[in-house]
Amino acid sequence: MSHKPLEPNTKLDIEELMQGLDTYHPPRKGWTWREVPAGGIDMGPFHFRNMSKPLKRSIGLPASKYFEHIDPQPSCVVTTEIASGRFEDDIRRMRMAAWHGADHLMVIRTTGQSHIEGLMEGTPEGTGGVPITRKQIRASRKACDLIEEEVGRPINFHSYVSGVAGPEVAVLFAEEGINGAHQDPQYNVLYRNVNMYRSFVDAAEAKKVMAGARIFQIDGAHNANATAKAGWLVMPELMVQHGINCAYSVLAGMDKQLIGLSTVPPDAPPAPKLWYDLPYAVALRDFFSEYKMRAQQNTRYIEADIEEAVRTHTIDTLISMLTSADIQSTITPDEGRNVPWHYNNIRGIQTVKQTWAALDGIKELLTLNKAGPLGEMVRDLKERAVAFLEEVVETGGYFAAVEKGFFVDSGKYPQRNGDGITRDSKGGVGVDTIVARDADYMAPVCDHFGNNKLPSGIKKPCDPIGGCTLCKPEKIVYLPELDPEDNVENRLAKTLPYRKGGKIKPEAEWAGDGVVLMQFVVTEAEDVAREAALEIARKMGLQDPEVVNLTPMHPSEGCFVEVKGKTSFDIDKASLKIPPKVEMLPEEEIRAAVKQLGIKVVAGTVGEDEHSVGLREILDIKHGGIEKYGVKYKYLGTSVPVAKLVDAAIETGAHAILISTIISHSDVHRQNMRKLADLCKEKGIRGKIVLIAGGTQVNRDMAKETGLDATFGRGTKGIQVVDAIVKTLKERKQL
Ligand code: Z97
Repeated sequence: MSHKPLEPNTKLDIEELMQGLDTYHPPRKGWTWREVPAGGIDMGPFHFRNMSKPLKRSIGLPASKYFEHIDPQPSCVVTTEIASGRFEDDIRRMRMAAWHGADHLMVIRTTGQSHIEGLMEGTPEGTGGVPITRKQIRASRKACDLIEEEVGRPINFHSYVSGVAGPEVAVLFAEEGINGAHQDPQYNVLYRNVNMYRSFVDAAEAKKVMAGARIFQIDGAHNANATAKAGWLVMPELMVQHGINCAYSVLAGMDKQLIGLSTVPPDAPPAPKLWYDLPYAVALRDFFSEYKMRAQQNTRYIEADIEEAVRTHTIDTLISMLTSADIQSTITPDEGRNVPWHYNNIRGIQTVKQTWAALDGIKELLTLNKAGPLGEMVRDLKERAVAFLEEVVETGGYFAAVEKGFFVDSGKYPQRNGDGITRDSKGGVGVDTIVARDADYMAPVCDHFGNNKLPSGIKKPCDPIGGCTLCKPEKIVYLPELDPEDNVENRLAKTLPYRKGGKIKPEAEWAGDGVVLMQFVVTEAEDVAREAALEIARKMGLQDPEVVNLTPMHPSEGCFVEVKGKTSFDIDKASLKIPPKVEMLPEEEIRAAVKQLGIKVVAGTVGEDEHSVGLREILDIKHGGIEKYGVKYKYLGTSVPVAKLVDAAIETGAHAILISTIISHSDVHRQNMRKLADLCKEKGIRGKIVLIAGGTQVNRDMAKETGLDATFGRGTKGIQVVDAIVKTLKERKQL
């Protein structure tokens, strides 16, 4: 299907995206890995050993500007979870995430969908995630198709094949080109109390359908880790859970290369993380070497503090790199904050990118010492896992073991604390709903698990009906919105002013929600600080303030507080005065020009001004002043008369005079600036010399009114000053 490519400088047009959804079918199906050149990859000044092909368009790490703007991409697929409850807002975040390097976009389902028997239609708003419906995934996949073209790398779109509608969801996903999905019957049993027999029967069908569409599967073992009272002790059980799902998936027809173990480090600092997480990671990779590893941060330990999440994530990524990870998933502290701050998705992606680039090729430099305690711990874990599985078999198999509470017990196997999850094989959601197939059962569909008595001579199971929806997408029945109120069209109409109508509001969760996060210190103990922070936020005009993070700095001296709240006003885009953008010359051109002319300047603070800090920042190499770019300077000190500066410039043959003027009392700063220009005219050097002034009360517009060549305010860097000198000299053909 032909479509207009996305324009980097133009927002996603969501209304346009919604057009023609009824006949939209994704051009590509199935999971994709990144392309990793075997001989490594050269980027800018560096050679990388284990990186994937760079993106066509992307935003690099903050420091990339120092390295020719390179944006090295890890060899693993990078996941981020985006699910605000409104898919129409999420697709914009997906675009942002893709530009930063995510190629696995995961959509969390809305609470309770696991227990809905059948598919949902329309696009209702979700809580705790997005309702997964055909329209929602079709629109999202369509957005991903456009975004992947824009960034130049396939995007894997991911959701969940779980709950009592598992097989139906699998068919939906296969039809709509979903690329990855969580599927693990044990998840349904343990965490959603779906009947165990029903869950495993459904799983066989669902897995077979997923296999046909080459959907990558992630299991649910990590949930034990996040649920158990002592997550770091359930490692043997986790390996058994992985084993059960892997074996069952292969039996259902899945390719091992599309089966991923959802591995989560069992603990987090202040625990001595490496002593638990590393042996576990090594043991897993020993046992499951034919399968793929999806590494993810442990949600269990994530508080509302972004810094903490980033630190733990960095160490997790180090462990992934010391072992292996095919997919590195990111987690954000948004669970703790209760708001999907989509910029935290980007921070998670940056953490992986930054760690991966920094530690590129680590295995060529370091090897794990398996001869010492690591080897012993790995062996110990494996032995415990095997013994656990043996006991499951002796007990009568998986179902019997679940009935006896074997799983998610907080004891370190073989110890049991009796706090595991128990489920009744004759209970749970969907109990007694399994119907035995008749001997002549016939299903004219492809990718159907188990006995299917097809008429003889049939080449493809769906031939008798002229093709099934997996083979002939045009047969898919597409339903538009069912709910006249709760639908995407209504929601889009409400947010239109903030997307296309020239109104601006901050955004965290949904378009135009006005949500902001404030950070500040309150010099009071915790209880007082919390209430004071809320009151401060109210006084600042924020509605519904909520403390989302509080870190004591000291029991009595104060706390760092983060408060979320809503702004109630709109900004009119048309009313904003946008200063013209100053395009800087390339740094190499600046340096070459400085060298060619041997540019030198004289500088000083003028009048009665003793404030020299700002000027020294502009001059000295230490903070990136003009010296760094080869400019020689003569600093005349503070409170220098303007005439003295002009005389010094003539004497030394300087190309420019830089004055700094902070004091603005009685407009003295303007007077000194004018005086500089007038004096240079008087002495006949104005046409040859570049005159520049700077100071906290100075702005760019003052150059014209005072007769100088350039004026700079707060936050100016040395390179901007050199840029102005070189540009002026070029304009005058002195260069
Ligand atoms: C992750 N951050 O990336 P429901 N099946 C399995 C699951 O693990 C899950 C569901 C289904 C996490 C994602 C946790 N996983 C969230 C094996 C959920 C979801 O619609 O919430 O019942 O199913 O793994």
